[in-house]
Amino acid sequence: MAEPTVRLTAGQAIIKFLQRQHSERDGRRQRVIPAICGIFGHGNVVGLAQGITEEGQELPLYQPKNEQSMVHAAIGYAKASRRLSTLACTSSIGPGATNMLTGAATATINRLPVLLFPGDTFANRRQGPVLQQLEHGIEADLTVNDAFRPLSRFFDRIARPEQLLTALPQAMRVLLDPAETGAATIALHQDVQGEAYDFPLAFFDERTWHVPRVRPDVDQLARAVELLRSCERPLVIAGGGVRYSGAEAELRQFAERFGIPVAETSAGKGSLTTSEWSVGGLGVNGTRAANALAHDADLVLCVGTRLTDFTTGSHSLFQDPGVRFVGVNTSAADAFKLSAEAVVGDAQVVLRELTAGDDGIRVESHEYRRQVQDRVAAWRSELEEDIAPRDGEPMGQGEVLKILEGEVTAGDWVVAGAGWPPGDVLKAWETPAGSRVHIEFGTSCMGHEIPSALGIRMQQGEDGEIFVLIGDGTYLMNPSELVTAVQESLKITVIVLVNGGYQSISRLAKAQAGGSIGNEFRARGTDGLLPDGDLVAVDYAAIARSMGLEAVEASTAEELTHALGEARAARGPRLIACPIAPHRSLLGSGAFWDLGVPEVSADEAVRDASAAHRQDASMQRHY
Ligand SMILES: Cc1ncc(C[n+]2csc(CCOP(=O)(O)OP(=O)(O)O)c2C)c(N)n1
Ligand SMILES: [Mg+2]
Repeated sequence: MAEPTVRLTAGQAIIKFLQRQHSERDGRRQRVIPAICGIFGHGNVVGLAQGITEEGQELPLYQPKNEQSMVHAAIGYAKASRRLSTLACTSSIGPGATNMLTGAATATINRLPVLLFPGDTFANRRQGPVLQQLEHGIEADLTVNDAFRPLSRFFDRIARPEQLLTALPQAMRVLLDPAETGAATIALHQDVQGEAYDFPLAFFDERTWHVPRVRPDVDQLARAVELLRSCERPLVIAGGGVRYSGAEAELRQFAERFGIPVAETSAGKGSLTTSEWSVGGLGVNGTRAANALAHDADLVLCVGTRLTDFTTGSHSLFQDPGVRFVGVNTSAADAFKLSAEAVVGDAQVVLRELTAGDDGIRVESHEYRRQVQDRVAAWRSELEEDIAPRDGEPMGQGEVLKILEGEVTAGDWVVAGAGWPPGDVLKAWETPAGSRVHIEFGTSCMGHEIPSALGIRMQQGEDGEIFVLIGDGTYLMNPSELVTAVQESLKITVIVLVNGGYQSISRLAKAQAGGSIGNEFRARGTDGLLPDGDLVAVDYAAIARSMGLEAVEASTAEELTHALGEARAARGPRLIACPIAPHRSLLGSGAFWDLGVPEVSADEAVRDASAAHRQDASMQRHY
């Protein structure tokens, strides 16, 4: 029996298909791809763009100003939807496509789904090299889009329209697979986008992808319970997986029932709020309370974390000689890290199972509780003292953070990505109940902040405020999506921390390499070698105004509080530029971070710093 078919171009079929895909978890259903972002060029304008025109009645088109930003927006969207939904992004071939590479890497490293359609060369090759084509001397079928392969969790190149019949469903599967998700890239030859095929009608039926909550193996779970039963100083590390799984309530029950402190990673920030068992961020950007507990812990339950060097203090944080790890993760590769007893499964399910038993896994220890409370109290007072305003100095970044914290309420988001902001938010931010944090620290990608906030806004609708904390350097790298914010009335409030340059890097250089070069925004100096002359003045608020935003400068606590109040009351996006003390960083976490330090130097200070670094590195656990 011949199947009924419909004749469509590849571009039209893609759009028609995307509009029919839904994801479902816990009975809640949503579109997998509710919108598409595009910047068009010869590589996609008559192909996929025509498909949008013809078939995209239910696929709104957004027009960010840089292809990389489109992907950041998709990442923000995915994070806000707990990985159940994301945006598609289409680019032309050549530079449009390669602009998306950084976004693809950011998505894949952060385990967040994005769907990318870079345009590609002609499959028929009748034209000679098309504009922007890379001609590789030996590998004739290679194009710039092959650079997506290592950065994607799924890659395909469509040379015949009917290949979409397998490529698109596979892309959906990967996007929604909790263990495999990341960038799904489908490169589209320029000619093939417009070529037609008789697609089976059934291909365009409504489809629901049921996102699994992977149940753990009973024996793996039993071994984890055994370890939890016998430990005395347990610690939970809550990673992004807690949030993707929506396991916040289960985490709270688990921690509070058994008296186990919870430290958070950057992606997991906000997993446990306003609880006496919350000890804040862990590791290099963490709190001293969390790091001291990690130092002494005999059992570490790692939930939904990739255990990056920032989280583990480059493997130096855990110093109890008998410390054991239990890794709860949907990805087996992550669950087994640190030679953990692995429990491969969904965070919500596993935490529920661990909490469920009548006799429980352990009885809360009063002594340990007091220890946790003491450490947290000591850390809070140290931090408060450190953040306090200093006479005659501009505001410190910590003060800005605390003023913002005072203004944030349930339903709001705070976004940070690069420079000092993500570290300071992890360290000092006491997530107000019901508010959310998005720290992108898988790549700490400068330029992620504003577009990802737009993606979060698109996902969240009109509820709550979205505050973006961004350094001046990062703002200069990619302010352009402010135009998109105005164009689409996407309300975000951008707080630019003005300190004259890449001060977080400058500090690293001074501490570890004897001095900082090329990190402040300075005119060329007298010897002509370095930009180390006078500071250049930049009007950050004026940049925003030129793009149609209301923007103000806030130099004092009162001005900032007022500006934040105005921003909340406003209808559209706003920007607040805050001049801050340029060289003032927050109190250190005490955790070690491994950097490649110079082994040889003419400078004694560098030799000393290197020796001290190597000494600290001796704390690393190698297995
Ligand atoms: C795209 C990109 N390029 C380079 C870096 C390395 N880097 C990390 S932070 C930083 C400086 C950020 O400066 P700014 O936004 O002003 O923040 P500050 O350091 O002053 O807090 C740089 C260059 C990065 N993370 N991302
Ligand atoms: Mg700066």
